[in-house]
Amino acid sequence: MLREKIVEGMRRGIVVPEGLIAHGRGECFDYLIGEETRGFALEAMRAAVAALLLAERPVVSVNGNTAVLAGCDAVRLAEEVGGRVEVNLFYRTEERARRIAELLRRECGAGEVLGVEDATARVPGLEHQRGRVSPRGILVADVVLVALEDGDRTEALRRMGKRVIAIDLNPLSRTARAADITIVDNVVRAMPRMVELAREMKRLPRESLVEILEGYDNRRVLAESLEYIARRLTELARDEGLLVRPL
Ligand code: PTJ
Repeated sequence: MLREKIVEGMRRGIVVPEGLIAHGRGECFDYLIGEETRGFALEAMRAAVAALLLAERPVVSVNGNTAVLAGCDAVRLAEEVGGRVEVNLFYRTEERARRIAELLRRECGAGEVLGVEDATARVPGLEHQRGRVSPRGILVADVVLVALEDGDRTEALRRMGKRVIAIDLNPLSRTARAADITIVDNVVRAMPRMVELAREMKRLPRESLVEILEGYDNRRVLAESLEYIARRLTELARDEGLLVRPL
């Protein structure tokens, strides 16, 4: 079903061909974690929601793949945390940016979607089209949530002093390593779960949110995701009788 959505998204001019390749890579890593949200992802989501709720100007960034897979949940999440939604594309064309904004407005009931006509500001260090952002959105955001993001752009946002939250199934990707908080999970599971968490965590006092955020360690969480994959593969190999001796 997800593949169909991505392919259909390409036919509608929302997903780029490279998005199909990215999706295949994601599927592979999703098999490795057993296609379920694991503890390390949930811990990262809680820290991410705390960061979004504590932020002054949070932005949820939406690209082609995210729009078709979890666009409506991205809109809901931005609403829950009092943030903005911005279309931000790696392979940017004005037509595609418009189509994505239209999808978010018509199919997801989004109010204002940034990053289309107003993408007049630039992220320093990125080539022209790739660096275009809204001066009312990502440019001035203190916390930015990105999903299926490219490593250069994540690093550039960090250099601008932003707290970056990434949803990325590959714990070894440059984005996963550069982000402040990395959610190693499928965007189709992570985004709706974060909407639920935001609804619950909104009731927490500010000090509890600060505590959650300060107690979070991304290096440890990434290490746990890799350990989990390694353990799972070893167990699977054992079950299949493939391992004649322990590693
Ligand atoms: O719409 P655009 O122009 O912004 O382009 C979007 C893509 C995804 C093509 C672009 O950002 C890109 O090329 O990304 P990368 O560098 O291929 O990185 C995508 C990352 O997302 C990879 O690490 C994948 O493993 C991961 N990924 C793929 N599918 C999912 C995913 N992570 C979470 N959920 C998924 N469904």
